Amino acid sequence: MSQKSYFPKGFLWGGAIAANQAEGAWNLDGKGMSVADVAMYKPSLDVKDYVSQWHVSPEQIEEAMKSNDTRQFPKRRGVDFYHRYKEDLALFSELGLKSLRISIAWTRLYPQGTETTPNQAGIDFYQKLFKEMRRLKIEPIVTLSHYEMPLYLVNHYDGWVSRELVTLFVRYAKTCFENFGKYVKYWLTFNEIDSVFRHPFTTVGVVEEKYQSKEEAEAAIYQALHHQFVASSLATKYAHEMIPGAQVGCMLTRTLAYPLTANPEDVLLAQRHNRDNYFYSDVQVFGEYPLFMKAYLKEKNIQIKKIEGDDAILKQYTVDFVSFSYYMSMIKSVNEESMEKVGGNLITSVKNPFLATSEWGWQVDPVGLRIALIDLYDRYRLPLFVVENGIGSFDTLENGSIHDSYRIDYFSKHFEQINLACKEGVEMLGYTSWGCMDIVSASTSQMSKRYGFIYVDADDWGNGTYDRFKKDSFYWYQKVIETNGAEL
Ligand code: BGP
Repeated sequence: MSQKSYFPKGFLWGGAIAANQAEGAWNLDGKGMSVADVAMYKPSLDVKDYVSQWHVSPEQIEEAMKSNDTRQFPKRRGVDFYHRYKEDLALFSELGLKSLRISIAWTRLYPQGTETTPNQAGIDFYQKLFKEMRRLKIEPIVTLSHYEMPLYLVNHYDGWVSRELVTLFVRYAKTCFENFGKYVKYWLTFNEIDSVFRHPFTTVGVVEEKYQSKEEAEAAIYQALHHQFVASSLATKYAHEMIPGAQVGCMLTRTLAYPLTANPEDVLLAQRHNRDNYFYSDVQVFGEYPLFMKAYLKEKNIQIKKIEGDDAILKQYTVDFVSFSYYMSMIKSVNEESMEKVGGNLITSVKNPFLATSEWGWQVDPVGLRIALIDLYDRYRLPLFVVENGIGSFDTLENGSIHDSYRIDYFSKHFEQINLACKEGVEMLGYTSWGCMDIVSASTSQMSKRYGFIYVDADDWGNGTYDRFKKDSFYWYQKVIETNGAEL
């Protein structure tokens, strides 16, 4: 299908992966164990229970630390991007990617997180990676923390609840800016910073069982989140000081919610949900806690411990753009307890009768992406970057081909809506599809939940050649990029 393209010139069409889901080499060349190396593949888990998959118990941490197994811990093997990155970058270049979003594994540079000098082998790897991306004219979009903090900091510091984490993270961030700043201009601080309550272990290193009550755990997570806000602002400060022209973005899971009916109570619920989602980007864009959140914390008697200067840091070092992930939309209703639910990106929602769902139950809503873009742009008046979007599906490799017309359909409909948002004056930097090649799923640790334009021959247990194959959607996306969104 052809359309008049309203995508800006220089639009950064790209793809996204994350170290813990792609690299593998979990314990090679000095890398330390991260929270991702604890994630287990649980084949017996039903799709609707995947949200619980993220919960990690102290026993599970113990078990993972004693094991060198990679079969049951898929994020330890990823898709071997650590060794195959040149081959993969060549494929991304053939695909025509203008940008590639990756994350840096904190534990490749600081294995435990507490070292005072970085692991040189880690620096060497990422320098080779960025040099190759530059040679291929692929713009790096780099996430500093993508669910892969050092496990040592969980076990010895209670994760981000400890103020020390601010110092340790800033040391790590400055090492990245010093060693990779000549290749990298676009930086994201914390992936989906709003997901700290959905899976506190992988985001802020909080093990809920360690707290006497849900209230105590909630207070600990808000304290940890505050430390991440401060660390994010300081990383923004140093990026600007150390890298001329650096652009730093926050990164939000846009969990767009609609009211089920015109009942004002439903509308209020949806408004509350959307506002709670914006809280995280509000702090990083406006540099302060919104009044509704201050009111909530007061009502719950949650006292966030700050040190002198925290508020000034938040206020002074705000982000340059807003990046976000978008997969689906949700429904809120006063009667939702009794209603049919669907799965979602680590959250569940009342089923929307107007929307189809993916095989993992995620509601597919292309128009929702346009609504999200317009709302975010109206709220922040900053350039936007969609850094995750895509559909996880069971793909079939037959004689070297994968006929994924469903993925072409998904992207075509979403690009049509982005184009209309651009036409309506939303300012955009770019778009990186999630999982431009098949990688290990974040929530389920499956390989079979495939997002890529490139198929990787590996199954959920890690069996396979790990050879790469171009799906039909590879050739389709190539055309979209060539025509800057005119040919969908
Ligand atoms: C987001 C994560 C990504 C990615 C995506 C898809 O929450 O930022 O890491 O994995 O979800 O989710 P999944 O891989 O669970 O299908």
